[in-house]
Amino acid sequence: MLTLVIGNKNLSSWSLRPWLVLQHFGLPFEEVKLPLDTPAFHRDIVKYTASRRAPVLIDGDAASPITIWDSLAIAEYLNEKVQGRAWPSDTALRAHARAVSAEMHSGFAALRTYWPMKSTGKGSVELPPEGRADAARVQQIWQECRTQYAQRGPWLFGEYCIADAMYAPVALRFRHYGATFSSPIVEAYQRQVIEDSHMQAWLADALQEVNSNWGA
Ligand SMILES: N[C@@H](CCC(=O)N[C@@H](CS)C(=O)NCC(=O)O)C(=O)O
Repeated sequence: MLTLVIGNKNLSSWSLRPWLVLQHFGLPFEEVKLPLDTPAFHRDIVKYTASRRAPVLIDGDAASPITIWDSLAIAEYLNEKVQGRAWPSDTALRAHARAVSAEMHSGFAALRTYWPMKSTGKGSVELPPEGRADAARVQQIWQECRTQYAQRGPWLFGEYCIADAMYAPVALRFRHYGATFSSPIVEAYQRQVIEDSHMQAWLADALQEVNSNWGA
């Protein structure tokens, strides 16, 4: 049995990524949601991981669980569960997809700082130059992938893969803060990420969280 420990659906960009991988590859799982930035979070997260951060994936029963923390490590573990289908099958595409995913995982600090993910509502925060450079680099990646691999399917590398999940929170940041798009191709990809049925389910839960003041 798989259990994914996540933070608030309105706020937790790192949680959204493996959650989308689980959904897109049809892996059944239980969700445990902890309210970020609360005493309850700090009390409960240590039951799952000494890293004290969400997301965490637990595979197996309480007697002999495998615990994986960190979004990208979880995505890699899930990729093994689906016999490698969560990355492109072609070697060159797989290397490219891993590179852009690693770039997301280790970079874009300014964009993440100034435009933290909010699944709901609208905000207005002007990005400093380094944040604008991050947003432009994301759009460059989307443009290149959607141009290069368009004939393979509608996602970054044709079929849905971990790279799409890694960039999904950025689509929400762009929506919340009203980003301008470098091209219709980039804008269409952003819209598609948000219109995805699994993303819509996440957004509905996020709205409910906010409306019920959950975790406040
Ligand atoms: N590199 C980690 C980052 C995880 C992370 O920073 N998670 C945030 C929530 S989105 C968290 O747990 N924050 C709680 C805290 O710092 O107290 C990953 O990829 O999973």
